[in-house]
Amino acid sequence: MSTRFLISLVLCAATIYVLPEGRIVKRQVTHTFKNKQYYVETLVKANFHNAFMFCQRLGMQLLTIDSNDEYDYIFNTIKSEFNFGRDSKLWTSGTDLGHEGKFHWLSTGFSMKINKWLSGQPDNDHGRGEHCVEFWNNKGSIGLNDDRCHITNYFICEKRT
Ligand SMILES: [Ca+2]
Ligand SMILES: [Ca+2]
Repeated sequence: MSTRFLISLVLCAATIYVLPEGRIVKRQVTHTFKNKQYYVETLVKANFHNAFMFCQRLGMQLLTIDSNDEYDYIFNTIKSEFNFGRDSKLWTSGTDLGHEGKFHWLSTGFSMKINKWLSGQPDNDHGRGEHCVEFWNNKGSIGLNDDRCHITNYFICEKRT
C-alpha cells in the first residue's frame, strides 16, 4: 500500500468523521406560491418528528397550509408534477399531539383553518391514536388525513420570503 494511498484514505475517513451533521445536502427550492418557497422531499422518507427537524436543518419549516388557495396549489403540484399515486403520503406540520381533536400547525403554532380532510377523517384511527397530518391518496381521492406520527413519509418544506 503506497503512502499516498494511505494518506488519502486517512483524509477521506477524517472528512466523513468531521461531518456528522453534514448528511443533509442542501436541497433546491422547486416551487413558489405567493410569499412562500417550497421544497418537496421525495428522496428521503422520515417520521413526522424527523421530517420537522430535517426542514429546520435546511433553514426551512415543515409545510403549513394557510388558505384554501395554498392547499389547491400544493394539491395540484403533487398531482401534476409528482407521481402521487395510490397510497402516496406526504407530511404536513399539522398535528393534534397537544390536544386530541384540536389540530394546529406545529411550524407556526396557529390552528388549522382549512377543512380539506378526506371523507371520514380525521378519525384518530377509531381511538387508537393518529396525531399527525398528511396528504394521502386514498384509492384515488387526495386530501388530508391524520396518521400515526412514527410512520415514514415524504414531506414538504417551506420558507417564507
Ligand atoms: Ca389524534
Ligand atoms: Ca386517519
